[in-house]
Amino acid sequence: METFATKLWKNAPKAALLVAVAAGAMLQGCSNTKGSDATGATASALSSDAATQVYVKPGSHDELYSFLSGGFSGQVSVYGLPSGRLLRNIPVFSQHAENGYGYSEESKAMLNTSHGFVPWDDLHHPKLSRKDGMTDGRWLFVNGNNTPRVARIDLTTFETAEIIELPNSAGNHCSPYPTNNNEYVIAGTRFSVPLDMKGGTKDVSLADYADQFRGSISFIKVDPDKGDMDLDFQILVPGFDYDLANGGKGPSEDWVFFTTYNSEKAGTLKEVGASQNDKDYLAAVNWKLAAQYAREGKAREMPANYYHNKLDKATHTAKSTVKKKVRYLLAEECPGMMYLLPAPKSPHGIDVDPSGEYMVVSGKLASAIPVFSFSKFQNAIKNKQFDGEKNGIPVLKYESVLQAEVKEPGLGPLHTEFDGKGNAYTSMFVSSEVVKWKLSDFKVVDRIPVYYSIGHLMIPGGDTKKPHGKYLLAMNKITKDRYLPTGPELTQSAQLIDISGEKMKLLLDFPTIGEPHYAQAIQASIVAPKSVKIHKLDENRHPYVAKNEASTDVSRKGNVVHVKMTAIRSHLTPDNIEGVQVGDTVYFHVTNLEQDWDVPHGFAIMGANNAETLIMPGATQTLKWIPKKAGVFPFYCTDFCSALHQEMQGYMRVSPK
Ligand code: CUK
Ligand code: CUA
Repeated sequence: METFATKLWKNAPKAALLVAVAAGAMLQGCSNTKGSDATGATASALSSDAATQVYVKPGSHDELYSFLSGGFSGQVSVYGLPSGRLLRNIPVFSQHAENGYGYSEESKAMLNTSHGFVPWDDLHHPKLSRKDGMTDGRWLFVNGNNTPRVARIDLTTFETAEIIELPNSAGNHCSPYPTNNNEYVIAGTRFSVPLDMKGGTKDVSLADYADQFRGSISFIKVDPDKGDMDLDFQILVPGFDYDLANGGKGPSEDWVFFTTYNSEKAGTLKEVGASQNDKDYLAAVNWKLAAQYAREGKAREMPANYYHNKLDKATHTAKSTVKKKVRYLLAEECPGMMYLLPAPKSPHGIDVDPSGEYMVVSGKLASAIPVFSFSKFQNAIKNKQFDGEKNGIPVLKYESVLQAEVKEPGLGPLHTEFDGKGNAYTSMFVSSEVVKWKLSDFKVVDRIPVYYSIGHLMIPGGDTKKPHGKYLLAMNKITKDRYLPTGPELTQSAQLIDISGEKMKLLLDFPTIGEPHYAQAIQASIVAPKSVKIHKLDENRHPYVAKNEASTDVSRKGNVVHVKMTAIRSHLTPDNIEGVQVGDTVYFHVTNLEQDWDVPHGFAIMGANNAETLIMPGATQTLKWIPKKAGVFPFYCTDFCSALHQEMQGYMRVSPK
C-alpha cells in the first residue's frame, strides 16, 4: 500500500527532508494534509467491528492495565485496555492537589532533591519490574528526565514508594531499564557534564565540551523482595549524548544498549553540530561484567550529594536520606565492558526483539532501519573486527554487526515493539504511521496511518521475551482535529490498534494526560488480585495516629499545635477547636477510622494555602497550616462520603496574638 507519506518519502530529495525534519516543518505539512482527508483515511483503517472489540460493558473489567507516562505532567496515568477508560492518575514528580501528594506532611519529602524541593519533572519511560524477562506486575519504575531521578511505584497501592536522585547525571532520558530479574535498574544520562572527580561539576567553559564533559550510567540495585532501590555504582562514559536504552534477553541478557547522538561532541545541536557525523553510535554495555568489575575492586569512590526518598510503610510517611558518595568505573579502564556500534545519525529508539538476537536502531534522520545481530556482535568482538576506537572505547565495523536494513520504512523512525509472532512494528514520527515488518526477511508488510506524529508505540509485553501481541497503542504528539476543540491547548492522543490479524486495524482514539512518551501494559489478572483495599488501622504506626475518637486531642508545644483528629462517617473529632493564635503552626493529623474499601475522607480548612488531604481508610495524613489572621475558620470533609457528609465539619477559632 502506498500512502501519502511513502509517496512523499520516495519523491523528496533527501537533503530537503533532513532540513524539514529538523525544522519541524514537515510535521506540520504532513498533519495538515492528512487532516483534510483524515475522515476517509480513518474509515479505511478502522476495524469493522471496532465498537465491539473495545466495548467493556458497564460493571465489567478491562483485560489489561496500561501505564502511560505523563511527560511534563510528572505523573503516570493508568488506563484500562481495550476500553481506554482512565482508572487513575498517579502523581510521582508532581504535587497533586486532588489527594494532597506533595502537599501533605507525609508525602512532601518524596520530592526533596539536592536542588531543594522540586515538585515537577518530565516523566518519559515507565518500565514494569521483571521476572525471568517477563513483567511481573509488582513495581513500575519511571524516570524523571529533568532533575535526574528514578522512581518506583508500588502496584499494590498504585502509589509512589521511592524516588532516588542520580548524581553526575543531567537529563536522565535513557532510563529506567530493569534487567530481566530486576538485578539492576539502569539509567543513562542524556546531557554530559564536566565532572569533577572530587564531587560535583567543574566550572569550565562550555567550549571545552569535547575534552571535559562526561556522561554517566547509573546502576541501581533493587531488593528482590521489597523493591527498595540503592545506587550501587556508576560508569562514567565518553561525553556523547545518551538517548535511549534497552536491554538484551535470552542470549543477550547480560547486555544493555544505548543510542547516542552528538558523538562529534560538538556541544551544540545546531544541525552542523550534532549531525555532521554520518554515523553516531549504539553503545553496548555488558552490565554483568560492569557489576563484576565494581565488585572486584575496580570501582573508585567520589563525593556526591543526592537524595534518596522512601515511603515508610508503617507510618505511611516519606523520609529523605542524603547520600554522600558514589562508586564509579571509568569505561575506558574496563576491557570488554563497552563497545560502540556505528548507527545511523541521530538515532533514537533501540529495541531488542523477543529472542534477544536483534537490536533495532531507529534513526530519526535515517532512510533505513538497521537491525544488528547479537551473535554477529559477539563474533566481531572475538575476531577483533574493529574500526579503531573512540575515547578509548572500541568501535566495531558496521558491516560486521549488521544483520539487515529495513528499507523504505517511512519517515522518521523512532521506536519498535514486537508481537512475538515474528513481526516488528516501528513508529514513524514524520510520516505519521505505524509500519509492520517481518523479522524473517526484514520486509515491510503493512502500514497504518496514525493521527498525528507518533512518538512511542507499545504492545503489551512488547519489550519482553513473550509479547502479548493483540493490541498496539500509538502515542501521538499532535491531536489537531481529532476531538472537539478546547482552545489552543489540546490534550494529546492515544490510538489503539488491533494487531491480531495480518492487517493492522484501528480500534479507538482516546485522550491522554500530559505527554505520554512510553507506556507499559500487563494482564489485569496479574495485578488486580494483589491490589490493597484498605490500610489496616491496627498496623498504623503514625506518630500522631488516633485509633479511636477517645484518643483524639489538641496539644501545644511553644507555638506549634498538633491536632489529632479522626474521621468516620459522619463526623470529624474534635470538631470545635479553640486556643489557637495567629502565627501558630497548626498540624491537623487526620486518621480515617473506616475499614471499608473506598471510603476516603478529605480534610480542608478555609484559607489554608496548601491543598486538601485525602485520607484512605486506616491511614493518617497531615495538613500544615499557619493562620495569618484572627477569626473563625470552618473546616470540613471534602469527599462526599455518606448521606451525612455535609455534617462532617467543624470550626477552628484563631485568636489575635
Ligand atoms: S521518548 Cu523521551 S523524547 Cu521517544 Cu522515549 Cu519522547
Ligand atoms: Cu467524610 Cu465526607
